[in-house]
Amino acid sequence: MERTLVLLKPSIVMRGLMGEIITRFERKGLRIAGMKMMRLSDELLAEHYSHHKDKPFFAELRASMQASPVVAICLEGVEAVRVVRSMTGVTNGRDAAIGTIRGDYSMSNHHNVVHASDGPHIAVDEINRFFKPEEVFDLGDTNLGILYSEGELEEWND
Ligand code: FUP
Repeated sequence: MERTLVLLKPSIVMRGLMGEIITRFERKGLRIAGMKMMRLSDELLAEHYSHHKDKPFFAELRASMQASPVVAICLEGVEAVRVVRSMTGVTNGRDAAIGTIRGDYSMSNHHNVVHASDGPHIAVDEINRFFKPEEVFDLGDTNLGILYSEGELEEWND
């Protein structure tokens, strides 16, 4: 089953919206394989946002990601990376479609409320960055039969 990393950024934590956002993922049928609240170190942020490390907004980005703890969530499901990115919406909250998380909860390019992995390989790296192996759980297959058809599960396991 594919896994992806979501971060609920400090703006969501401080606005008291964690439950609302988690509910959206659960309602969709994504399974929560790992979840924890954590403070992000300078080192971890430099690695996580290495593609922005030299940009003028990096210092502000780091400060806003350290304004409070974040919630790191490992979600799993068939094509979880693509599904969660589409639920998240485009980077700028003002451009994000209504109905997406950023479209519904953000007015900002910077305070865009959530992070979601941008590809299956990146997701693997990001989950390893934010979670120890024992913090991500094997959820078994008990509810997969009501989330997916047998064909979808077989296709995915091939
Ligand atoms: P996304 O994959 O949608 O999270 O977008 P990016 O990886 O490009 O951006 C990561 C974070 O950098 C954003 F969440 C917010 C911040 N950012 C800015 O503050 N200003 C910018 O011009 C671009 C990104």
